[in-house]
Amino acid sequence: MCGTCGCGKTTSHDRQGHDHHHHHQHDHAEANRAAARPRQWVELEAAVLAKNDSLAQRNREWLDRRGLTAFNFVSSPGSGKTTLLERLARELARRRQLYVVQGDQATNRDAERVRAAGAKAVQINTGTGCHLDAEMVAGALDELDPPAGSLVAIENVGNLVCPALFDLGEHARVALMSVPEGADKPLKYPYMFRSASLVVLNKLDLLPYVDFDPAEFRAALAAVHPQVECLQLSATRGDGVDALTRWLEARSP
Ligand SMILES: Nc1nc2c(ncn2[C@@H]2O[C@H](COP(=O)(O)OP(=O)(O)O)[C@@H](O)[C@H]2O)c(=O)[nH]1
Ligand SMILES: [Mg+2]
Repeated sequence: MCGTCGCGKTTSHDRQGHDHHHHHQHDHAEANRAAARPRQWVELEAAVLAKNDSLAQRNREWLDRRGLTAFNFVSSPGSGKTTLLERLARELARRRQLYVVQGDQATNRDAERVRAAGAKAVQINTGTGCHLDAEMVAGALDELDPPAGSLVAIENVGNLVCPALFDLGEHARVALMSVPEGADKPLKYPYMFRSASLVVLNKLDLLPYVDFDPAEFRAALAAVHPQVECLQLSATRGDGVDALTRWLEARSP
Protein backbone atom coordinates (compact mmCIF):
# COMPACT_ATOMS: atom_id res chain seq x y z
CA MET A 1 0.00 0.00 0.00
CA CYS A 2 1.06 3.52 -0.65
CA GLY A 3 1.52 5.01 2.81
CA THR A 4 1.29 8.52 1.47
CA CYS A 5 -1.78 8.68 -0.67
CA GLY A 6 -3.42 5.59 0.83
CA CYS A 7 -4.39 4.35 -2.60
CA GLY A 8 -3.65 0.77 -1.57
CA LYS A 9 -6.60 0.93 0.82
CA THR A 10 -9.94 -0.62 -0.07
CA THR A 11 -11.73 2.61 -0.74
CA SER A 12 -15.45 3.17 -0.98
CA HIS A 13 -15.42 3.51 -4.73
CA ASP A 14 -14.16 -0.06 -5.05
CA ARG A 15 -17.70 -1.04 -4.15
CA GLN A 16 -19.46 1.32 -6.48
CA GLY A 17 -22.12 -0.34 -8.56
CA HIS A 18 -22.07 -3.47 -6.39
CA ASP A 19 -23.77 -2.46 -3.20
CA HIS A 20 -24.85 1.12 -2.80
CA HIS A 21 -26.20 0.76 0.73
CA HIS A 22 -23.01 -0.91 1.86
CA HIS A 23 -21.03 1.72 0.01
CA HIS A 24 -22.74 4.47 1.98
CA GLN A 25 -22.07 2.76 5.32
CA HIS A 26 -18.51 2.16 4.28
CA ASP A 27 -18.09 5.90 3.61
CA HIS A 28 -19.19 6.69 7.17
CA ALA A 29 -16.93 4.04 8.67
CA GLU A 30 -14.06 5.36 6.59
CA ALA A 31 -14.74 8.92 7.70
CA ASN A 32 -14.85 7.86 11.37
CA ARG A 33 -11.58 5.99 11.08
CA ALA A 34 -10.00 8.95 9.31
CA ALA A 35 -11.15 11.26 12.11
CA ALA A 36 -9.65 8.90 14.70
CA ARG A 37 -6.18 8.63 13.17
CA PRO A 38 -5.15 11.87 11.56
CA ARG A 39 -1.98 12.26 13.59
CA GLN A 40 -0.69 8.73 13.00
CA TRP A 41 -1.59 9.11 9.35
CA VAL A 42 0.34 12.33 9.04
CA GLU A 43 3.31 10.78 10.88
CA LEU A 44 3.26 7.75 8.58
CA GLU A 45 3.16 10.01 5.55
CA ALA A 46 6.08 12.07 6.85
CA ALA A 47 8.12 8.92 7.60
CA VAL A 48 7.48 7.35 4.18
CA LEU A 49 8.44 10.57 2.40
CA ALA A 50 11.50 11.21 4.57
CA LYS A 51 12.84 7.72 3.84
CA ASN A 52 12.16 8.22 0.14
CA ASP A 53 13.83 11.64 0.14
CA SER A 54 17.04 10.29 1.64
CA LEU A 55 17.17 7.43 -0.90
CA ALA A 56 16.45 9.95 -3.68
CA GLN A 57 19.38 12.04 -2.51
CA ARG A 58 21.58 8.94 -2.74
CA ASN A 59 20.40 8.36 -6.32
CA ARG A 60 21.23 11.96 -7.20
CA GLU A 61 24.71 11.61 -5.73
CA TRP A 62 25.21 8.32 -7.61
CA LEU A 63 24.19 10.06 -10.86
CA ASP A 64 26.35 13.11 -10.09
CA ARG A 65 29.41 10.93 -9.48
CA ARG A 66 28.89 9.49 -12.96
CA GLY A 67 28.32 12.91 -14.47
CA LEU A 68 24.73 12.09 -15.44
CA THR A 69 21.53 14.10 -15.46
CA ALA A 70 18.23 12.25 -14.96
CA PHE A 71 14.81 13.46 -16.05
CA ASN A 72 11.58 12.19 -14.48
CA PHE A 73 8.74 12.18 -17.05
CA VAL A 74 5.33 12.35 -15.40
CA SER A 75 1.82 12.61 -16.84
CA SER A 76 -1.55 10.97 -16.82
CA PRO A 77 -1.77 7.69 -18.78
CA GLY A 78 -1.74 8.21 -22.53
CA SER A 79 -0.31 11.75 -22.70
CA GLY A 80 2.51 10.42 -24.86
CA LYS A 81 5.47 9.79 -22.52
CA THR A 82 6.59 6.62 -24.27
CA THR A 83 5.99 8.05 -27.76
CA LEU A 84 8.12 11.04 -26.85
CA LEU A 85 10.90 8.85 -25.40
CA GLU A 86 10.89 6.73 -28.57
CA ARG A 87 11.33 9.90 -30.60
CA LEU A 88 14.05 11.23 -28.28
CA ALA A 89 15.94 7.92 -28.53
CA ARG A 90 15.92 8.26 -32.34
CA GLU A 91 16.74 11.99 -32.44
CA LEU A 92 19.56 11.71 -29.91
CA ALA A 93 20.96 8.52 -31.42
CA ARG A 94 23.92 10.10 -33.18
CA ARG A 95 25.02 12.08 -30.11
CA ARG A 96 23.91 10.25 -27.00
CA GLN A 97 22.58 6.93 -25.80
CA LEU A 98 19.23 7.18 -24.03
CA TYR A 99 18.80 5.05 -20.89
CA VAL A 100 15.24 4.64 -19.64
CA VAL A 101 13.82 3.45 -16.33
CA GLN A 102 10.29 2.44 -17.27
CA GLY A 103 7.55 2.39 -14.64
CA ASP A 104 4.13 0.82 -15.10
CA GLN A 105 1.78 -1.27 -13.02
CA ALA A 106 2.12 -4.21 -15.40
CA THR A 107 3.70 -5.39 -18.69
CA ASN A 108 7.02 -4.72 -20.41
CA ARG A 109 5.36 -2.98 -23.33
CA ASP A 110 6.92 0.45 -22.86
CA ALA A 111 10.43 -0.92 -22.27
CA GLU A 112 10.08 -2.94 -25.48
CA ARG A 113 8.88 0.14 -27.37
CA VAL A 114 11.82 2.33 -26.36
CA ARG A 115 14.31 -0.51 -26.92
CA ALA A 116 12.99 -0.87 -30.46
CA ALA A 117 13.74 2.86 -30.87
CA GLY A 118 17.35 2.33 -29.76
CA ALA A 119 17.21 3.07 -26.01
CA LYS A 120 18.47 0.83 -23.24
CA ALA A 121 15.65 0.20 -20.79
CA VAL A 122 14.75 -1.52 -17.55
CA GLN A 123 11.08 -2.06 -16.78
CA ILE A 124 9.74 -1.79 -13.25
CA ASN A 125 6.26 -3.16 -12.54
CA THR A 126 4.71 -1.58 -9.48
CA GLY A 127 1.72 -3.96 -9.23
CA THR A 128 -0.90 -2.08 -7.22
CA GLY A 129 1.54 0.83 -6.67
CA CYS A 130 0.66 4.19 -8.19
CA HIS A 131 4.16 5.70 -8.51
CA LEU A 132 7.83 4.88 -8.69
CA ASP A 133 9.88 5.48 -5.56
CA ALA A 134 13.56 6.17 -5.09
CA GLU A 135 14.38 2.61 -3.97
CA MET A 136 12.90 1.10 -7.15
CA VAL A 137 14.86 3.57 -9.27
CA ALA A 138 18.11 2.78 -7.39
CA GLY A 139 17.76 -0.89 -8.37
CA ALA A 140 16.97 -0.04 -11.97
CA LEU A 141 19.92 2.37 -12.26
CA ASP A 142 22.29 -0.33 -10.97
CA GLU A 143 20.99 -2.69 -13.61
CA LEU A 144 21.06 -0.11 -16.43
CA ASP A 145 24.57 1.05 -15.52
CA PRO A 146 24.46 4.18 -17.73
CA PRO A 147 27.89 5.55 -18.64
CA ALA A 148 28.91 9.22 -18.52
CA GLY A 149 27.60 11.21 -21.45
CA SER A 150 24.35 9.27 -21.76
CA LEU A 151 20.94 10.75 -21.04
CA VAL A 152 18.82 9.14 -18.32
CA ALA A 153 15.02 9.31 -18.45
CA ILE A 154 12.55 7.86 -16.02
CA GLU A 155 9.01 7.22 -17.23
CA ASN A 156 6.87 7.32 -14.12
CA VAL A 157 3.59 5.46 -13.64
CA GLY A 158 0.85 7.39 -15.48
CA ASN A 159 -0.78 9.43 -12.77
CA LEU A 160 -0.84 13.14 -11.93
CA VAL A 161 -1.29 12.59 -8.19
CA CYS A 162 1.17 10.48 -6.16
CA PRO A 163 4.25 10.76 -8.42
CA ALA A 164 4.27 14.46 -7.49
CA LEU A 165 5.27 13.57 -3.93
CA PHE A 166 8.08 11.13 -4.64
CA ASP A 167 11.51 12.49 -5.47
CA LEU A 168 13.37 9.80 -7.42
CA GLY A 169 16.72 11.54 -7.39
CA GLU A 170 16.07 13.16 -10.74
CA HIS A 171 17.61 16.52 -11.60
CA ALA A 172 14.54 17.78 -13.43
CA ARG A 173 10.91 16.77 -13.66
CA VAL A 174 9.16 17.01 -17.01
CA ALA A 175 5.37 17.07 -16.72
CA LEU A 176 3.56 16.19 -19.93
CA MET A 177 0.01 17.06 -20.72
CA SER A 178 -1.79 16.52 -23.98
CA VAL A 179 -4.39 18.59 -25.77
CA PRO A 180 -7.30 16.11 -25.39
CA GLU A 181 -6.95 16.12 -21.59
CA GLY A 182 -8.42 19.60 -21.21
CA ALA A 183 -6.93 23.00 -20.47
CA ASP A 184 -7.85 23.03 -16.79
CA LYS A 185 -5.60 20.17 -15.64
CA PRO A 186 -2.91 22.35 -14.02
CA LEU A 187 -5.59 23.83 -11.75
CA LYS A 188 -6.90 20.40 -10.80
CA TYR A 189 -3.47 18.79 -10.19
CA PRO A 190 -1.49 21.75 -8.87
CA TYR A 191 1.08 19.72 -6.91
CA MET A 192 2.28 17.96 -10.02
CA PHE A 193 2.46 21.07 -12.17
CA ARG A 194 4.08 23.07 -9.38
CA SER A 195 6.78 20.42 -8.95
CA ALA A 196 7.66 20.41 -12.67
CA SER A 197 10.91 21.90 -13.98
CA LEU A 198 9.41 21.89 -17.47
CA VAL A 199 5.88 21.41 -18.80
CA VAL A 200 5.36 19.83 -22.21
CA LEU A 201 2.06 20.22 -24.01
CA ASN A 202 1.83 17.26 -26.40
CA LYS A 203 -0.49 16.27 -29.28
CA LEU A 204 -0.49 19.74 -30.73
CA ASP A 205 -1.53 18.13 -34.02
CA LEU A 206 -4.95 17.47 -32.45
CA LEU A 207 -5.63 21.14 -31.74
CA PRO A 208 -7.96 21.59 -34.76
CA TYR A 209 -10.13 18.66 -33.65
CA VAL A 210 -10.36 19.16 -29.90
CA ASP A 211 -12.06 21.82 -27.84
CA PHE A 212 -8.89 23.06 -26.15
CA ASP A 213 -8.16 26.72 -25.54
CA PRO A 214 -4.37 27.30 -25.41
CA ALA A 215 -4.86 30.68 -23.68
CA GLU A 216 -6.94 29.02 -20.97
CA PHE A 217 -4.20 26.40 -20.54
CA ARG A 218 -1.47 29.06 -20.26
CA ALA A 219 -3.54 30.92 -17.65
CA ALA A 220 -4.16 27.71 -15.67
CA LEU A 221 -0.47 26.86 -15.68
CA ALA A 222 0.52 30.42 -14.76
CA ALA A 223 -1.89 30.29 -11.82
CA VAL A 224 -0.13 27.29 -10.23
CA HIS A 225 3.48 27.77 -11.48
CA PRO A 226 4.04 31.21 -12.98
CA GLN A 227 7.74 30.80 -13.86
CA VAL A 228 7.71 27.36 -15.40
CA GLU A 229 8.77 27.00 -19.00
CA CYS A 230 6.30 25.29 -21.34
CA LEU A 231 7.12 23.64 -24.67
CA GLN A 232 4.44 22.66 -27.15
CA LEU A 233 5.02 19.77 -29.51
CA SER A 234 3.69 16.76 -31.31
CA ALA A 235 5.51 13.56 -30.38
CA THR A 236 4.04 11.69 -33.34
CA ARG A 237 4.63 14.35 -36.01
CA GLY A 238 7.85 15.61 -34.46
CA ASP A 239 7.29 19.36 -34.60
CA GLY A 240 8.57 21.12 -31.50
CA VAL A 241 10.69 18.15 -30.37
CA ASP A 242 13.92 20.00 -31.26
CA ALA A 243 13.31 22.54 -28.52
CA LEU A 244 12.89 19.71 -26.03
CA THR A 245 16.10 17.94 -27.04
CA ARG A 246 17.90 21.29 -26.69
CA TRP A 247 16.37 21.79 -23.23
CA LEU A 248 17.41 18.28 -22.10
CA GLU A 249 20.92 18.45 -23.57
CA ALA A 250 21.54 21.90 -22.11
CA ARG A 251 21.12 20.25 -18.69
CA SER A 252 23.16 17.13 -19.45
CA PRO A 253 26.95 17.17 -18.98
N1 LIG B 1 -2.21 12.53 -32.29
C1 LIG B 1 -1.20 12.29 -31.47
N2 LIG B 1 -1.18 11.15 -30.77
C2 LIG B 1 -0.14 10.94 -29.93
C3 LIG B 1 0.92 11.88 -29.76
N3 LIG B 1 1.78 11.39 -28.84
C4 LIG B 1 1.29 10.19 -28.47
N4 LIG B 1 0.14 9.90 -29.12
C5 LIG B 1 -0.69 8.69 -29.01
O1 LIG B 1 -1.23 8.65 -27.69
C6 LIG B 1 -1.34 7.29 -27.26
C7 LIG B 1 -0.65 7.11 -25.92
O2 LIG B 1 0.74 7.34 -26.08
P1 LIG B 1 1.82 6.73 -25.10
O3 LIG B 1 3.12 7.20 -25.60
O4 LIG B 1 1.63 5.27 -24.93
O5 LIG B 1 1.43 7.48 -23.74
P2 LIG B 1 1.96 7.25 -22.23
O6 LIG B 1 0.92 6.42 -21.55
O7 LIG B 1 2.04 8.63 -21.64
O8 LIG B 1 3.30 6.58 -22.33
C8 LIG B 1 -0.74 6.44 -28.37
O9 LIG B 1 -1.78 5.94 -29.17
C9 LIG B 1 0.13 7.43 -29.12
O10 LIG B 1 0.31 7.07 -30.47
C10 LIG B 1 0.86 13.08 -30.53
O11 LIG B 1 1.73 13.96 -30.46
N5 LIG B 1 -0.22 13.23 -31.34
MG1 LIG C 1 4.03 4.83 -21.42
